[in-house]
Amino acid sequence: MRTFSAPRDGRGLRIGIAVARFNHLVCVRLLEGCLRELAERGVAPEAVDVAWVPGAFEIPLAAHALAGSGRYDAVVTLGAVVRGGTPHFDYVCRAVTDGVREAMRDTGVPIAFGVLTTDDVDQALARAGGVEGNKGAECALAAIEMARLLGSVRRAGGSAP
Ligand code: INI
Repeated sequence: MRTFSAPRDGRGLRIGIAVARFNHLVCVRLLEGCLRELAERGVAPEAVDVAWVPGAFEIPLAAHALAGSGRYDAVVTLGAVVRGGTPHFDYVCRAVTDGVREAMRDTGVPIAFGVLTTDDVDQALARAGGVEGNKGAECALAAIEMARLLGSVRRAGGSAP
C-alpha cells in the first residue's frame, strides 16, 4: 500500500484566484482570508494572481481559463450567492457548482470551491471571517493540499484522479 502525503506547505506553488464582485463586502473578506492563509503557508505574493469577475455565474469560465493556462498549481474560486425571492438563486448556484467541477475535470488542475450559498448576507458574512470562520482561508488550504497531493501522485507515476 502507498500513502500519498500532502503537506500544507505552499512554498514554490503558484495560485490563481477567481473572485466575484457581486456581494462585494463578503467577497473581499473571502479574498483577504485566502491571501492571508496562502502567505502564512509560504506562497509568495508574486506567485498569486487574482481575476475579478462580475458575479458567481462568471466564475467557472475564469476558473477554466486560469486552470487551463498552465501557470498555476491550483485555482481558488470565491463568491457569494445569496437567496432572493426568485429561482435565480438556484440557477446561479447550479451553474457555478457544475461549472467549477467541469473546469477541474477538463483541466486536471485542482480548483477549490469557495462560493458561499446562503439564505442571507449575515450567514455569508459569518463564513467570511465571522463566527463560522473564513471559507477563503479554508480554500487556500484545500488548494495547497490538492496541489501537493497531485504533485506526489504524478511524480510517483500514478494517474491523478
Ligand atoms: N451573482 C452573485 O455572485 N451572487 C448573487 O447572489 C447573485 N444574485 O443573487 O443574482 C449574482 N447574480 C449575478 C450573476 O452571477 C451574473 O454575474 C449575472 O447574471 C451576469 O451574467
